Amino acid sequence: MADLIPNNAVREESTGSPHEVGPNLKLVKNSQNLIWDKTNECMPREERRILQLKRLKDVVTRSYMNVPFYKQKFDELGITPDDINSLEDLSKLPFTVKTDLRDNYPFDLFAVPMEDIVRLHASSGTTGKPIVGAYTRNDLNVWAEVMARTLTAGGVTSKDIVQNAYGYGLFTGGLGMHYGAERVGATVVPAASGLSQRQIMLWQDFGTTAISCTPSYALSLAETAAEIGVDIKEKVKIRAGFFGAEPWTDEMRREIEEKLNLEAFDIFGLTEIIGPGVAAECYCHDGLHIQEDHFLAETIDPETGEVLPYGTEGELVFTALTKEAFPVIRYRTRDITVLDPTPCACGRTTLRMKKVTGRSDDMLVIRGVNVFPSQIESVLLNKEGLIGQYQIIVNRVKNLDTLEVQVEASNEMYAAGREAIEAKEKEIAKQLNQVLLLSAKVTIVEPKSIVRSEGKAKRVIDNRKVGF
Ligand code: DLL
Repeated sequence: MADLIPNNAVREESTGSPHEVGPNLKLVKNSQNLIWDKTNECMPREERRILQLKRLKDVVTRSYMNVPFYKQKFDELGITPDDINSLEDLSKLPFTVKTDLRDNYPFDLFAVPMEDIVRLHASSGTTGKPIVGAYTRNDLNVWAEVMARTLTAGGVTSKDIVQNAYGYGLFTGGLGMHYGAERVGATVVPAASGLSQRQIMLWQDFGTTAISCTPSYALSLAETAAEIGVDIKEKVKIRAGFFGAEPWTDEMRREIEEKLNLEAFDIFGLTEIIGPGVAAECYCHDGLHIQEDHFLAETIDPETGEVLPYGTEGELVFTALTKEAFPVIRYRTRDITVLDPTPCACGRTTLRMKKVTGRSDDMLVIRGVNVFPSQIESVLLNKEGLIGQYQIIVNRVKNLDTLEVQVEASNEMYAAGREAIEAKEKEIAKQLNQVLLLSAKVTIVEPKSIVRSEGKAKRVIDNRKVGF
């Protein structure tokens, strides 16, 4: 597996002057095609397909030989690794789903002996057992490489100070980002999530130039900065933020960019595949480049499992082509997106996935209508009188579903009095009705009454699930 780590990567230094520009000017655009690994990121697509097929055959063989779960699944379908002779043959392979991982908890899907595994992570599942990720030394190397690509795409170089406010620990965000930033040669501040005032103090004292955290925590930090009277534009010189681990809308991006005076990059990943580093935006902000030499992507119809053509919205499925410890074949992520194979202006040739705005299992069916939390968020953000904190509450009253959206008022709005608040509630309810085709009760609540998240935000409280 020695071919995994490129030794001929081209590293280009930023030529932009980072802090002289105002909010939302695309700073990284001035930095000339920052690409960490030109060989792999800009490889002609046909050439990459040859590499992918070689790696696919390899991972299928390793999984078949070393993981009883895969052997059994292949046997049931009457296939062997010899049946994989083209990338199209991928569709012959079985899917892997979250319950397969839970059923084989904690270690039964690993393909190497424990002595070759040097790290374990786990996902922050809310119910049941967590999903466990395992890494060999080589897997950790690949992870640092794909994270270096992620950060370089956002303009980070060895001159940057990266303050990492993802949670450290079992969650992959903290250490994943950490080793990627070190690989780039940046100065890493392992701040971890939480202690917001201290984060903001460090931004100023250390001269932090890039940050990473969940988008909801970024908004919460902006709020704290305003509360303690720190003028971001004057006192803070962060120019790029790497946000992911939860769905967030373009409205939220605009709000973060404006409040924190930085350029926001969407970064995507999941524990099952490696953690962060699976896909990330470049300065074009036109989809997230998938690190396709390591992660083979498909979209499928979530109902039928049928593979969809590029350009059609569907459920994202990944095959980890190079993972040694914990290979995953055709993993159904439940994330909904669209894949785009067209060339990007940045020069990368990799497939891009559109911003994930929701998961198929996040979809709420309310009185028979499909509702995604992202639809609600896009109505609520960037509204005068409101700050971007909200919660969606679903109840069942006398067999009828009810939808309530609670959203926090700004201090000014709250001080403006009952009449102004009611008018605002009506206005938002009307807009939600137009977007969702469903009536929702809107309640504007007191500033600071919705619990802030330091990691992934909990936006939906579905009380119907209790007792069902
Ligand atoms: O959230 C890994 C990560 C850490 C990604 C830091 C980005 C930054 P898990 O905890 O296993 O791993 O959760 C994975 O989170 O299937 C998506 O539903 C969601 N998710 C992750 N990134 C994004 C994103 C990490 N950029 C699950 N946009 C995934 C939307 C995202 N959803």
